Amino acid sequence: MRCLQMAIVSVIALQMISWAEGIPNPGFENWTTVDFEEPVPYLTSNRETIKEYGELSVTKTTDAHAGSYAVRLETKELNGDTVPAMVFNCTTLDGDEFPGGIAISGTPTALTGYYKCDIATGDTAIFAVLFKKDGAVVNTDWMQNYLKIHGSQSEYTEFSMPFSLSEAPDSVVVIAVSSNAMAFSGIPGSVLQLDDLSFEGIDTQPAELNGGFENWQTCSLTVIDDWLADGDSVVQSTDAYANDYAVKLVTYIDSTDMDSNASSISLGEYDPEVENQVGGVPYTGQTDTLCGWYKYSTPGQDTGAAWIQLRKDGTDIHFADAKLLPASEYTYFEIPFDVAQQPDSIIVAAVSSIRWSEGVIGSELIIDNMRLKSQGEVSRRYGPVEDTRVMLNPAGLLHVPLSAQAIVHTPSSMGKVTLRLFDSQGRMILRRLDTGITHRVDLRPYATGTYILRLRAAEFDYAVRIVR
Ligand SMILES: [Ca+2]
Ligand SMILES: [Ca+2]
Repeated sequence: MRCLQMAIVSVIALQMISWAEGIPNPGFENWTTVDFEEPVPYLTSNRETIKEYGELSVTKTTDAHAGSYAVRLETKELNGDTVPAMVFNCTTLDGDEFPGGIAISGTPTALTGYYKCDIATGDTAIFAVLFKKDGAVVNTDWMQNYLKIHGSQSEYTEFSMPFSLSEAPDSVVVIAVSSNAMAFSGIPGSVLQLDDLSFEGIDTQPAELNGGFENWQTCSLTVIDDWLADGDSVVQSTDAYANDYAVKLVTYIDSTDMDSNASSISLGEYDPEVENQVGGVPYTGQTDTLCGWYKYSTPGQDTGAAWIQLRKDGTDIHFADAKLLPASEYTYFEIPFDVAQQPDSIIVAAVSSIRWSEGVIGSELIIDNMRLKSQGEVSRRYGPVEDTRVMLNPAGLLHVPLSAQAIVHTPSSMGKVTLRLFDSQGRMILRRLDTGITHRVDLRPYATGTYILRLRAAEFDYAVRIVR
């Protein structure tokens, strides 16, 4: 028994070494769904901060000036980045068009409201109002006349922003930021709370203003674990090569400039200063192969891509890519590498259009089981069962000491499982029906060598190589 326990411990230890060096979430089975609330009809920075950092920056607070709720914005330090919180009712803050906004009638003379704040020394929170008519900004001096909020106010404080408009607007855009977005700067910890916004000089408040921030809707965002998603269209797909999910990347139209934009996933992060992906996950192998399965479709002529960057001391020592041509069925791809210098990290990435900003809108890349060969096979199963876990060593083999048994776990029972063991010549040397979640094969009667253990049930098929 002691030998068996030691065998299990040693195999688990080997597996942990393997995953520490491998690609995380290679089967794209792990996603996190974040439910959050947004003030209607505003957009906030929450979608971006959830996608990039898994955190909220704008929240509903019961610390209200009136009614039940107010809105709270906090500049946060996330993953080493300073991220200001934003609330706005145009469709995007990119560019200088500020499309969208809410309808307003009459000529307002001021906007009043209440705020509480704790703005870090050296930082400034911003509240701006843009009036528009026929899509053009009317108060073109808004860049000089926005509200700058400093210091701390622990009690709700009234503010008033006067306007002198030369013509009646048809729509209005309201923007609040917890830091100085105008200077592209901010200090983590700056907090701004707003409540009871209302316009003066008009008979009826805009129907969609929600100035009391009483009206909130529940939103939900499902984001991929371990990989950094870039672009608006990185989504979970049930069109999987294996198990439940794959990742789908779609080239989409950017609402800001109406240009095409590729979607991508990466284990690194794009750094505009060096115009390259930086970061990555720890990796020290010199000879290996990135492999995976993909589908690609495009309404025009386009190509997807996957690539690797081997890095050392913050710079690339090797780059290689695979062009992913249109394929309606799951197609295997691989990127082998054999480098003289030992890397300290690896970036693996994939993109829906190889020409990032010139891709065909609607080009769609679906990828599954993207991994290094040294990680072994990602388990493949069929049907609604949880992840199958098998203990692998770094070479992708289940290495069993002479005195031990091979153990394969399936977290949920799949009924009757046919367990078969094949020798290196492909001869079946053991066959039995198994049930339960733990499947043990006593290898002590067999000679040293390589074996294949295969588990098969109605909706399950799994094979692993064993060395003893
Ligand atoms: Ca999968
Ligand atoms: Ca309120």
